[in-house]
Amino acid sequence: MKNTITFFLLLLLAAACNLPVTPASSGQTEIGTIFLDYNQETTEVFLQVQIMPPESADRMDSVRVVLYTLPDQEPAAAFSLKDDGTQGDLLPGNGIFSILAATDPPLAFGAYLIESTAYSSEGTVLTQTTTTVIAEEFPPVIASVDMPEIYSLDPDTWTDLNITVKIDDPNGADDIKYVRYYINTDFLTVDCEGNYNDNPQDDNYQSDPTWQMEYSHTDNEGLLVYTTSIPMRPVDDGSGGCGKTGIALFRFLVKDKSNRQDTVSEIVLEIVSCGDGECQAGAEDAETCPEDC
Ligand SMILES: [Ca+2]
Ligand SMILES: [Ca+2]
Ligand SMILES: [Ca+2]
Repeated sequence: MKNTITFFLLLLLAAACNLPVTPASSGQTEIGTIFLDYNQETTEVFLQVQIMPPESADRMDSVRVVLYTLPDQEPAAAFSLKDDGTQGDLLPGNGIFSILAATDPPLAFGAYLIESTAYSSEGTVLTQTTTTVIAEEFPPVIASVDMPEIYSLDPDTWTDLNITVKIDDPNGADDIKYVRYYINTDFLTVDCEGNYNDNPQDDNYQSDPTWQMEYSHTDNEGLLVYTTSIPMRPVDDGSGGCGKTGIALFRFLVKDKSNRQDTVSEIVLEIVSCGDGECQAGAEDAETCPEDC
């Protein structure tokens, strides 16, 4: 049991993207979980084959894995796995045979049959097969950011700044780790008297783990739509606070599960206020701010 737990911890460490075969439970020596991960950047295959129970693994001379393309079942690559702590095997003698090796030529994307064969010193041969799909991993791209260019703070009521970001990643929303926003407030007022920071920095973007956008839906062009609403303090919040005005700079970052990312920066939001005596076109009109317009 302890080894099983260790194995699954190792699976997690290996950034698994392929489902293991659930091992059957019986007293006989058998092949349990087969795990394959393929890194398309390095063309490395990481393979693990579990011999069960682990005590019987030392009777195994060797474990060999052959990958066949599906559906035509042409052999694509073959590997000899070890349980001695070398060639990517994380723990020696634990019944998990492994190999980490570059494939040349690289594996084509598609479905594979994984045939695993274990040869014991007594001449026994165990075979187990499973299938997997090696899917191409695409980097996420920020396709668009939709937010106002100018925003008018309400005189006395909190309002919402709504932002929509569209992500292009053919691997789908399941592959997106997060879409996060950052704000540079250096060019906003620092107090309610309208004073500004005297040393603003162009790149002083701040974020917070909670500043994540929420997946909404996938649009009809296949883009992943993420949204957020940022509460905007009014000109006078009734308890001595005031919404800051000036220029806020926004940055958006998307990261997927293979840690590829895309960023857009310097999205400018001009924050103005209703009640500053100026009717800011595009943000205020006679209806939304009769005070200024
Ligand atoms: Ca091992
Ligand atoms: Ca992706
Ligand atoms: Ca105004």
